[in-house]
Amino acid sequence: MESRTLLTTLHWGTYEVSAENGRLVGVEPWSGDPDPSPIGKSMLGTTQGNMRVARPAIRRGWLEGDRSSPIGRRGGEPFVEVPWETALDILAAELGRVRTAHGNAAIYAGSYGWASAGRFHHAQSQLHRFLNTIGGYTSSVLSYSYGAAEIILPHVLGSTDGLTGNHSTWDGIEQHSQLIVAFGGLPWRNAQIQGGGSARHEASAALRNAAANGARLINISPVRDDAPRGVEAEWLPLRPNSDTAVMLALCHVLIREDLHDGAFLARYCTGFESVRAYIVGESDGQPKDPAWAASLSGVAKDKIIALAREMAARRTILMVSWSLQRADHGEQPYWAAITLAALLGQIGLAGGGIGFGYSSTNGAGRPELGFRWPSVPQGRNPVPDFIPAARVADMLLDPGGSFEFNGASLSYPDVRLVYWAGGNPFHHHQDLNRLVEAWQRPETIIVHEPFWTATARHADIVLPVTTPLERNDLAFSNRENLIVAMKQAIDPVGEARDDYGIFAGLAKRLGVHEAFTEGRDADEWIRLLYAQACENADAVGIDMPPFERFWRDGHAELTRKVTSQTLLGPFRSDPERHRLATPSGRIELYSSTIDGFGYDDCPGHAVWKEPREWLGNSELAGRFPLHLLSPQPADKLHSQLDHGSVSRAGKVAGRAPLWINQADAAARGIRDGDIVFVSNDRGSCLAGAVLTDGLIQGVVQLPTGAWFDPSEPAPSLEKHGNPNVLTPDRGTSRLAQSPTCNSTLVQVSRFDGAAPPVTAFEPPVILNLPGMAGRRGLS
Ligand SMILES: Nc1nc2c(c(=O)[nH]1)N[C@H]1C(S)=C(S)[C@@H](COP(=O)(O)OP(=O)(O)OC[C@H]3O[C@@H](n4cnc5c(=O)[nH]c(N)nc54)[C@H](O)[C@@H]3O)O[C@H]1N2
Ligand SMILES: Nc1nc2c(c(=O)[nH]1)N[C@H]1C(S)=C(S)[C@@H](COP(=O)(O)OP(=O)(O)OC[C@H]3O[C@@H](n4cnc5c(=O)[nH]c(N)nc54)[C@H](O)[C@@H]3O)O[C@H]1N2
Ligand SMILES: [Mo]
Repeated sequence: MESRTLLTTLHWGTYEVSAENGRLVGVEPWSGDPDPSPIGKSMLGTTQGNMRVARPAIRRGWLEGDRSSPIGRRGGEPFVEVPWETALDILAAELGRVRTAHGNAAIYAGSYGWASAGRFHHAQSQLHRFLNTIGGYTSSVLSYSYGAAEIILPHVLGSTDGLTGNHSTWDGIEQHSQLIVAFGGLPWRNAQIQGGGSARHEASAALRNAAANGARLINISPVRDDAPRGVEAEWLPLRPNSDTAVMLALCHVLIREDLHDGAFLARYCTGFESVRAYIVGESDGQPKDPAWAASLSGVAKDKIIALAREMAARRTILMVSWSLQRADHGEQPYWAAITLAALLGQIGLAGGGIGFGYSSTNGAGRPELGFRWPSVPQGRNPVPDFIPAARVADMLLDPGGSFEFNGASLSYPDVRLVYWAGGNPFHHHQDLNRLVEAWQRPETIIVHEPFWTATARHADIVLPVTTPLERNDLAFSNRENLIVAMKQAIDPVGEARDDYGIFAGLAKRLGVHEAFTEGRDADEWIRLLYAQACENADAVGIDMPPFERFWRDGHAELTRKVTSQTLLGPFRSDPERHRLATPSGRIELYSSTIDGFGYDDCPGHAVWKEPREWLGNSELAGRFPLHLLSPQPADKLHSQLDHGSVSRAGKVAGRAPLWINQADAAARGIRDGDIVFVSNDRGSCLAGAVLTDGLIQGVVQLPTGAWFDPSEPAPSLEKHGNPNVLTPDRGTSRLAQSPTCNSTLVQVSRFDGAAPPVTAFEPPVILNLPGMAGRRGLS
């Protein structure tokens, strides 16, 4: 019996995986991880389970139809399995047809989403590289994670430092912070994850150290459990989406009591006068004072006053979670938080200032390595068309329609073919019933997937891909100094191929094999990336072992170049030499650029804009009196491994858990463990009730990740608890056009009667019809 144990790295951690005779038999956390995540356990039982896509599969209606007018509806239809060669022939012909008839802009391959860790087998990079060799594709910009921030921060701070990287590091916070004010909290749950791979989970220990050194922590959130694990924190509950009002009122107190740092504002900022006039009420007659904020947020007026004074008196860092900007006008809490931090005048001081997404992942606050990891070169995309990622349904429903975005007027291309490799839009997108309709519009949808997810089920051509355990790769990730040889541990499942191999096969058929592969197989690419990494490391004086030694040992520890840094520290010490990349070179509390766009939904400085959907909207809240938050799931990464043991153990009555305040539950006759019906004008789903006093009244929490499981026909009751049948599909504002899932109102009631069974974890009907594949595309 052949058995082997290997170290490998996934987004949720580094594990020792054991295999016997090509099968996965064990997953244990790496001994070097001080705070490992249990999520990896879910790989057992799923990696080689019945939800794997075993062979290339084509939707029957698509196969039977004429190329430009497919028959039937996507989703819920049987698939026909075909041999790889047939599938690739059909797909190559279809790509050729669409390019010839409509041009490359008719191919949408934004393919937003996470896929798996591993530097080479990064699905989107492979897809983009492949399509660039045949003339390009309509692309997407921005993320669902922090799209609004990606647009507003460069206008205000000149870059996205402090959002995705270059945060003030934990050491300075541990040693110097006296007050940590966390808007959206610092949940341990989210710090399990690091894109590209986690090795050592350190966020909890850093927060514990800060507290042990005397820092006081305040969790400002509708949810008590957003406090970090094992650290005492004061809970300051507030109404969802009201943070901007509270931040402006804190500014109001600082200004009224002359506690703001005038010297900092004069030297490092521009536009204080405009925002001051707004805050004190000179420009619109409404002072943004604590009484005003209290009525919007539910945070007591005296609390706001006391907090402002404490912030001014102590070394204070504002930590703002990414969730705040996934809401209507999500640009505003970020701009308001920077305004507040600027008034406090501690930006650029160790332990003070601001940072975004501490504990949103394991990465923030950990030092950068000091050089850039190479990635698969994607070539050049000659197609200029793009959309902000979250506008995908708008694009499919409204070809030629116009929209505004960050100062530009753009229009949606006429997309005929959608190509997704890595990412699960039926997980990540909002208003899924609307997506189901939009998804019927293209002529062809192609998906590469390891598993029969909802996105695979809603495709025409599904190609089975390997998971990281079935291929060789490299784990290089931004804030880890452990690099891991992700060696193949088990045989590919079914007929799965890696994305690279699939694109190489298509490239051959389309006459671009050499351009796509450059004559290398996957292992040769891995060596090339490693060699490039060695060069980049060497340029800053960091040693990497030679490839052979690295591969033999299975991992290596690098010495970090940077060990400690403070966000905007250099700017603070010399604002002339380290000018920000904003028009003024300073922090823009007022932006003439944004003001010049003339957007009433995002004017020239931070403002309170009432969300379209929140508890303060009395008309809507009259019908849907509960604010639904849909946070990241504790027991998985998005939809990944929802069918695994760790995620399934957290289900209630087989559905996603919905946390509800005891009083709200009692008023509805809902008991712990009941199946509940969650609904609004956009859709409805079932979930399993969990009663708690850790949520304010009027708020419910339903984490993302339950595999979309509509009863037929859609739009209809979703059976499994996917919150995105309820969330709105509208942009934050014309500035960033980013997701607003956290601005959702619902009603919840007890579901009596026979609940339909969850069927998300049963594969679709697969037909084996000899001769079917010959009907299309082969001539
Ligand atoms: N309501 C609500 N919605 C949200 C959010 C929220 O807070 N609330 N959060 C949003 C955020 S921040 C994000 S980032 C998104 C996440 O949304 P996604 O990133 O789309 O979600 P994942 O489940 O990670 O999807 C990754 C898919 O890639 C597949 N995959 C894995 N490895 C490979 C591979 O090697 N090749 C290929 N071809 N496929 C592979 C996996 O099986 C999985 O189906 O969700 C967003 N949606
Ligand atoms: N376990 C696990 N960890 C993950 C992920 C995962 O899927 N699973 N996904 C990863 C990804 S891709 C991302 S982008 C990050 C996202 O990281 P975040 O955006 O920080 O995560 P969320 O869980 O959406 O939100 C954090 C908390 O914000 C609170 N919140 C929501 N709305 C408001 C509000 O209006 N005001 C205030 N004050 N608080 C509010 C909620 O109670 C929620 O628990 O997480 C990453 N980490
Ligand atoms: Mo994300």
